Amino acid sequence: MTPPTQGLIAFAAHEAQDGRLVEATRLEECGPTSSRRGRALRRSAAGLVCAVGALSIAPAAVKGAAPAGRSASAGLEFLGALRGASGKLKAAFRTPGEPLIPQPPPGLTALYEPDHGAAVSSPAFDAPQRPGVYKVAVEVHEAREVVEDLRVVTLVPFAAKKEGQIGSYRLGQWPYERGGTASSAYALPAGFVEVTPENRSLPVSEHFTLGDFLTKDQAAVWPKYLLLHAELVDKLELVIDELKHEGYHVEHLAIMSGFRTPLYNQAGGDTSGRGKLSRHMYGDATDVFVDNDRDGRTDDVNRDGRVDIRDAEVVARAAERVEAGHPKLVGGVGIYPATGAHGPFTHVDVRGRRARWRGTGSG
Ligand SMILES: [Ca+2]
Ligand SMILES: [Ca+2]
Ligand SMILES: [Zn+2]
Repeated sequence: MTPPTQGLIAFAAHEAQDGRLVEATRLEECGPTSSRRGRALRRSAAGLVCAVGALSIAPAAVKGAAPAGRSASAGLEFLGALRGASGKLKAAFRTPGEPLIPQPPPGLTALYEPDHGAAVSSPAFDAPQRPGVYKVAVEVHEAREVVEDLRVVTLVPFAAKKEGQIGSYRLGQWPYERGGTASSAYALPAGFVEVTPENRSLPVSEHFTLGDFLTKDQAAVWPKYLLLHAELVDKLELVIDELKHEGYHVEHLAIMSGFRTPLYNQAGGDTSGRGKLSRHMYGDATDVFVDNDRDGRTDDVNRDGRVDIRDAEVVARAAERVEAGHPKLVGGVGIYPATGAHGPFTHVDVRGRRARWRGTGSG
């Protein structure tokens, strides 16, 4: 049986096509869960059908009424997969024209609104052609509902990289880029997120921003370019959830290293322990540590009075349990001790197959 909210959307779309819906008077008629924006649709015979209310997932519009990470009135649940297993993702990454979701409900249209320039619409919910960051709204008939807390990011195609750089930003060459046999895990990336001073603080989920995952080099060069998999962000959010569930205090999971350009992976910073085929070059790996006091050093997570590798093991065990509950997010978990250059940390990735190790160096 279809969930009632999806039924409502299908119903609203059907009604819109029949032309029997009339625009309602005031949004307040949609009740407390509706958005401030858009217009309501009303059907006289069957009582009020509030398309805006049915479409609304705006948690901001019902502050405190829904559990964190959950949609409020849940009518846009056909977009729910974009929130990930954690329910906390706030960005979806697509190549130009790539479908946002496999099968959008009929009768609806996606409206993508960039920060600058004209909005573009797509009944097929295909991502906009022009690379950039877009707000999303869903239109049905005359009603429009903004999808709160979600951005669609159209990637800059990989082919935009010429001689190892895009614009002035240097990335280098990927393994197998000049030929050779790569397994699918090492296939060339489809495209890059363009990161600017304006969008670097864009939330990609409840706890993380785009800028958190940038390679730490070329400080003065903008825009920068980045690979980032939503599954990785989803896994990190689930690790935070798991740690909290286990009773650990976690407000801030610091990303010591996220994406690394091949150029940086070979030559930047402390390269000891970095693999030639590091997952960090593919945007599906991070080195993380709990840093609630944000001093850049690992906290005493297990409260045994010292900061050591056991604090990294706490995070690794949480990642282990996340994988057990979410087999699609399987990947690597590595535990690293402190060195002179950094505190203990945990490597977490979503490479698609299980890998476990205890490392040295910079992970
Ligand atoms: Ca700290
Ligand atoms: Ca400790
Ligand atoms: Zn790592």
